Amino acid sequence: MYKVVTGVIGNDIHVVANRLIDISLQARGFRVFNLGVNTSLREFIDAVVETKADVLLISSLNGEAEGWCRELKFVKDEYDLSNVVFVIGGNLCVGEAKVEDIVPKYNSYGFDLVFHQVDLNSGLDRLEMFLKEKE
Ligand code: B12
Repeated sequence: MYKVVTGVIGNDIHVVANRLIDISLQARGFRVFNLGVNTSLREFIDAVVETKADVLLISSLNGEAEGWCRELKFVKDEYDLSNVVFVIGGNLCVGEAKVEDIVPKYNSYGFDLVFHQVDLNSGLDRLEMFLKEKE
């Protein structure tokens, strides 16, 4: 059973998606550690290390993830997280931006899968495929 740490990053209090993600992941057979809203990058990484999670799945709804996630690459270097799959989704910018610009930016921060305004079930299908290919 894959373990997933999830939550909403930064000073973001949009909670509805977080609840749906928790329920959907459980329904798909994942073991979920949900840190809820208002979670910092460091809190996510601590939880991943503590639970030995396979996946970190971050949401951003107010669009401010960019500022919070920039240092992910450096934080990843501090721990051995090479086997962890990093996923982010929701609204990944403030206002309008092109998905062709958003995805490479988050990839460069260290995310394997980036879902800007992508429907939850399609994103989770992609995650499951990614994990299967990795096995
Ligand atoms: C309800 C709401 C609020 C409520 C939140 C209550 C609560 N505690 O949850 C309140 C009124 C508090 C609020 C506040 C604000 N909000 Co608001 N809010 C909304 C609103 C109307 C609905 C959000 C919602 O619950 N949708 C239902 C859920 C199920 O859908 P969802 O959040 O989109 O999530 C889905 C997808 O995003 C996706 N998804 C999410 N995460 C992930 C992760 C992965 C991996 C994948 C694959 C998919 C995925 O799957 C989810 C399920 O389908 C949206 C507009 C809208 N119609 O979406 C604005 C919206 C999110 N809010 C917005 C803003 C700007 C704010 C404020 C900054 C406003 C302000 N000036 O104060 C504050 C921010 C507060 C904060 N600190 O975060 C903007 C964000 C714009 C942006 N990113 O550019 C939106 C889009 C409105 C808009 N069009 O401008 N908000």
